[in-house]
Amino acid sequence: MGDRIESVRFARHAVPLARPVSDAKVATGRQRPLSQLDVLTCEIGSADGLSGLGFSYTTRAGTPAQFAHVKEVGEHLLGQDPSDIGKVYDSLLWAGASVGRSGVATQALAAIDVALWDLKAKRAGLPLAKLLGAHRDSVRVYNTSGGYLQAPVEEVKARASQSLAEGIGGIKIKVGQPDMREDLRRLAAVREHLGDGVPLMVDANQQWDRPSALRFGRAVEELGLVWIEEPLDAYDAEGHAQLAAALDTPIATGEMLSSAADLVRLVDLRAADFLQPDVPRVGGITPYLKVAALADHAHLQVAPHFVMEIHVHLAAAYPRESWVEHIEWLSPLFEERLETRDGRMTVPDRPGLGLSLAGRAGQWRLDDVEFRAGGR
Ligand code: SMN
Ligand code: MG
Repeated sequence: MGDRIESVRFARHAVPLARPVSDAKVATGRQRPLSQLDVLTCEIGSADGLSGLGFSYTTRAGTPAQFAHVKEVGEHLLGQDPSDIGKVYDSLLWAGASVGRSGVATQALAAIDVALWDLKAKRAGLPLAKLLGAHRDSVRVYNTSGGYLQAPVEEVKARASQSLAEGIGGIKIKVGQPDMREDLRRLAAVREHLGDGVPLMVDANQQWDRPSALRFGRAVEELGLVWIEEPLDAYDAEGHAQLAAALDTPIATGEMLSSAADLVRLVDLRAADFLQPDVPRVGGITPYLKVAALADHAHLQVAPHFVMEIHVHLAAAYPRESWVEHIEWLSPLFEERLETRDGRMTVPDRPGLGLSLAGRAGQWRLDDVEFRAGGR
């Protein structure tokens, strides 16, 4: 009655962005503008004729290392039952135990884990959200891609209006520039443009120290922001907890953390009002679900970071309604488009994630490798 994994194919891609973007890490000189996303895809085929599609991503560096890792451990998948996701995941952790249970190693496993969940939901004939148990069939959605720092404020305003016209409900803009007055000017201009009714978030991408974050938070308390994201270094859990206690405006963080253990620390310290796990970065849906269960137990909100293609399902399956992030950068890889209407993103009703790789993905493929039962 069990199924068997018969084939696994990994490929890495470099997907260009329509326009390069800069966040506060660029404004402070720590990084270059982001011009492409690097994506590791995983396609699993089973003896029952089912297939699963998963992926992981990095910005600027990391996907070649992920690809090297799955090239080494990937053959351990062959012959295993794809329904036994936790067992399969453990076997891959043990196969790569020397490089640990966080960071690049588990981000590589994320592509596999997502493919296994996709396959399992397809076997059940259910969208992933339904397999997990959905609380709603659409989720509030906000746009980020129009609010980056390279864009003059007039462009940010125009892109925000365009997002709202496309049925997106909230707007996030980047802050965290060396001159905080510039952030405050842009934020005031966008708030005035949108009016008080539109949910608005800001994201500092870790570029403030504790006093600056507190100063900014106090200065914007009256603006009614949905949250202030990554005000501090991603690993400064105590600092985030102090800030969350000091401000009325909610604090959001968690996107950079690459293990469930690191995110659970934020939960334990009540360091964020909105926790922002990212499935590819945290090592897959399996560790994400551990974090979500503990966050729910602690009565926190979960607003997953980026990757709306996966997260729309997980946000629908979380008890407390939060937000999913609209960034269209991965869309060219897939055939299907996600629907937004009345400020919400609809959970696809197709089985699994409801995604298939587009033929055009081939043009961005840099490398691939395949494992098959009985040899290549
Ligand atoms: C971000 C980082 C990496 C990929 C997409 C988006 C950004 C955000 O920090 O939070 O929107
Ligand atoms: Mg962010």
